[in-house]
Amino acid sequence: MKILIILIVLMLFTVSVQAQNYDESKVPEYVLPDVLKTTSGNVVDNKAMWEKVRRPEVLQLFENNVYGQMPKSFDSIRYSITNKDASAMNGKAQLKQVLIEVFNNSKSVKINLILFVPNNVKKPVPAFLLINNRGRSNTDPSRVMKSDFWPAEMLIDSGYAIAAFHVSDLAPDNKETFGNGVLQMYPEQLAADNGMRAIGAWALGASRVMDYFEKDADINAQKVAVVGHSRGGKASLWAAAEDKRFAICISNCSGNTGAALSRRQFGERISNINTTFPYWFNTNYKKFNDKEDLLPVDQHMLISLIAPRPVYATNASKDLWADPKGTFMSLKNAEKVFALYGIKSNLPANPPEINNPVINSALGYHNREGEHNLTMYDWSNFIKFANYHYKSKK
Ligand code: GTR
Repeated sequence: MKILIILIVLMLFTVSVQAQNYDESKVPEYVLPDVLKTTSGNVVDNKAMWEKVRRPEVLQLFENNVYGQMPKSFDSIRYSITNKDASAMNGKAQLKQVLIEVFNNSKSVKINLILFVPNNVKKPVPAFLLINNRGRSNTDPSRVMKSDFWPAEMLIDSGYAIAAFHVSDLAPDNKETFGNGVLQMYPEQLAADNGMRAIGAWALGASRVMDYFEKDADINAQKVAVVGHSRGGKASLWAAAEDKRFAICISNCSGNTGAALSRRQFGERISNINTTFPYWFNTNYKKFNDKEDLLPVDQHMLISLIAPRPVYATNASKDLWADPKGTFMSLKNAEKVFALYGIKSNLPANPPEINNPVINSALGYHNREGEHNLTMYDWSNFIKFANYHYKSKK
């Protein structure tokens, strides 16, 4: 009997492993929803119609079916500098640790922002903001611990301010406790099938940091790039879609329900993500487990929501779970929305070779050799991408 049970468990395991597709020839035929056709069937062929009709429609489709509502109001917000060092990083930068307290409905959250601003550079400066989904030690304000995940010195040397906050300040990355954060301020969201969940809460955190940047004379709030890796990269896309104040969006190895197309069913699928991380997306999203074709959106439409602001997405060659090709195709299929703004992307027709970044383009991309991670290679290309866009705007 025992052996029989073991055999059945083994068989089930093999079946579920086999179900994961990493074979390009097994990608099903699919038709992407037309980002430039309104729900009532009208063709969108100009910027005004995109902005007035289709963009709000697409944003709402993502809110209702994927990420949940994004509460924009709150009772009050308070900023206090909890630590300052004018000559951090051996005098290269100023450190500011800022406590951002947001109050609503008699509840509050505390966002602990770590910010380095380069010294000896004309202010205000452009900034990168990382939504940190890994250990807090990656963003050590004392710089005793250094990490390629957030190479603050490199950004400072390039003339950028570099900032980070941790996702758990907004919503613990945990099935049981994710509600113990910003969701306490918006209890109606938890009750709603289209309510905000963890990824939405993390994106909301980026917007509250942006509120602070607008008040800090050292920061050029018109030039803030929001950056995220993997689950953080899903949040960075959603933050930039919801909040037009972010000038650039960078999504590193974000994969399923990030920058990769869901309909390709390559690597991670909606059913996987909703099973392992049921608290990341709203309740309605579960309806699309194994039913990608029924979704009224796909991820090229999320990238389209960010237009005309530049978007850079990355992959790693060994990270097939995050579907490098599907990420590239998502960017490609967003091109037509950028074209409404007269912006032609410089993406090639097919995914570029490994370690061949496409920088000089409104839609940027690279597939780095290696594993699922955020590395110096990735950051060095983010800097080039921002340099390109900020320079071409002067
Ligand atoms: C994985 C998850 C991915 C990605 C990743 C990460 O387990 O399936 O969607 O978000 O975690 O955040 O590193």
